[in-house]
Amino acid sequence: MGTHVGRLWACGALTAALLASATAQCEIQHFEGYSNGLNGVVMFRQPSFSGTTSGFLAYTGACSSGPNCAQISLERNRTPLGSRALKVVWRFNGNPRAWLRLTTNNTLYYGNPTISFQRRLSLWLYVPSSTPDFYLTLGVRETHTKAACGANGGATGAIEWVGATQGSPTNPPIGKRITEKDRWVQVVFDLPNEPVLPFAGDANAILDGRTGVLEHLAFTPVDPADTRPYTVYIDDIRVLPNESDPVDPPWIFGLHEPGGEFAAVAEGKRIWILFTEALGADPNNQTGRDYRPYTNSGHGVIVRLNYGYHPNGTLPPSAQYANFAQRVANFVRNSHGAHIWIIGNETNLPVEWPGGESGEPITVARYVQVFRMCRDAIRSIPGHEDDWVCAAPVGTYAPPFPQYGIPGFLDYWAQMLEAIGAEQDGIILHAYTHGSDPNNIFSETRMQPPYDQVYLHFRVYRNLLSRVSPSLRHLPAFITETNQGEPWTNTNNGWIKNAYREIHTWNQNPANQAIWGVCLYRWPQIDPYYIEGKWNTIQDWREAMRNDYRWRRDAVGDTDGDGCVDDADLLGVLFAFGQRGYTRYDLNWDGVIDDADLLQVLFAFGHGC
Ligand SMILES: [Ca+2]
Ligand SMILES: [Ca+2]
Ligand SMILES: [Ca+2]
Ligand SMILES: [Ca+2]
Repeated sequence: MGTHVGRLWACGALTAALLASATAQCEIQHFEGYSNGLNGVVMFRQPSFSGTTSGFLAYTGACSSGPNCAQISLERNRTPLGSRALKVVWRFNGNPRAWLRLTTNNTLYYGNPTISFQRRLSLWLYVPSSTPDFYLTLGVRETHTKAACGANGGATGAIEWVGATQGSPTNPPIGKRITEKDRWVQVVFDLPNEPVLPFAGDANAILDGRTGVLEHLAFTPVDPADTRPYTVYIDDIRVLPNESDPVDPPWIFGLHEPGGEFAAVAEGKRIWILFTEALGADPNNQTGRDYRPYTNSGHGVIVRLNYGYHPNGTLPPSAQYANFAQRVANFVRNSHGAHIWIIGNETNLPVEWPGGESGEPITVARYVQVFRMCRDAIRSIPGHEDDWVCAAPVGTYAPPFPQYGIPGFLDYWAQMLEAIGAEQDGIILHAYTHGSDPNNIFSETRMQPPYDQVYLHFRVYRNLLSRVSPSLRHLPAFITETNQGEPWTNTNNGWIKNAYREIHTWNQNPANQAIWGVCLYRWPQIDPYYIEGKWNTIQDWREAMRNDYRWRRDAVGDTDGDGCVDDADLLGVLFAFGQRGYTRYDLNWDGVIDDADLLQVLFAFGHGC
């Protein structure tokens, strides 16, 4: 490791030594970031894959030679700023009971995607006029999964048909009739209110459980005798939010710990605030915390749950993991206004272990064990079933500690995320520069060998995100700590403006994992890295916040998250008109729904539809 790296790692140690409702909605797939022509590997298998319906197809050979494709295509796209969709091509053989089971079964990327049975599923289709009319039905598998929205929810359980009014295991499902051609059309399945018919396994015409997976799309010909080829483009598959789901602030600005919100409010913005809590592991301790003063003011709350701070450990000794998970559950149950939780901090660093370097190392295996216990405990609490529980950020730049079984930071991170798999809800990371030069934000400089693939400065966030499994790329990411690697110099030199511009630029590419927030480390005068009172630094931050940097890529004006600004959004704002509070209808996020929000809808009307 270079000397810079050693220095920053020492800073991390110093930091620790001095420290004494989310949403089951998500964007599942937009097909961005995959190579043109990839066939049968992104969410859907090629049409002939399912033996249930391959006998109804006129052609089951290679996609390159005939109509049997589910491939990434540049011919159509609906995603804002995107360029591709999934092009599905097949041909029926004239069998009067023909239908196509286009399945997600164990597909390489985004197979078996988890959906909520309590929300709507939206997808967009582009059907060329050469394609005959068809009916569309959802095949939903009841896997009772604990996976995050969109993540792999498994492949066992009964399959129900959603949206079909006729159909049986021996007769094709008659779902929503799709007749519009040569334009993108949205199809919404309102799962709690659609007709349900049994298809396979122990199906009973009832959606059992809260979650399951989108097992297939069923395409049934309106006229089975019409054997012309079918081409359908699919894009932007989403689980839409319910009215009562939490709404988070729209911008990417943030602070580590509260106190500086006034500077954001002065610029007409609200921010993400990272709170860090020391809970101990007393299973009888029922205390919690009320974060509503922050959320009621429009801020977003992210809570990092720790056992304690150095030398006690961010997590307790493994013998106390069960007690810690109980304490975590007690804290969450008795807290208000928070739905995003992080379990522990920088667990690859000896300074964060119980007893420090001479204590018990937090190996990847130990971390995964305690994380699962905590996530299960949190999401078992009524009202917290959809909370986001996120793995700890790693101590960025840290070397391996082979004597303790701890790999280097990127490997620790990748192994941890991989081992946890689908049952995590967001990605948390830390990124810094080595020095206050504002150009360090964009620097391409790498570390010295053998770490010469690793960015020395802020763009280390790209190294970290590149190690996130492709099947977790749709989850929200947050940079919950960033600074200059040394105390803020109290200069308005553009470092902060550059940092937010860098992340905004990153977010403009829909192939990149969206970064929802960047928290400056830190506000209060607890350690040498504080910002409070450093007015030139604060001015840099204020000037950054004059930009409308939002984490969503959809047009402002889309209140219901379906990617299109239309009558539903207009009606939503009109019905909420005059109300106070930060809700999905408060499009400029100032705490009141009024003309300004209405104008946002009107100006963007039709966008994305
Ligand atoms: Ca797309
Ligand atoms: Ca059922
Ligand atoms: Ca909308
Ligand atoms: Ca407003």
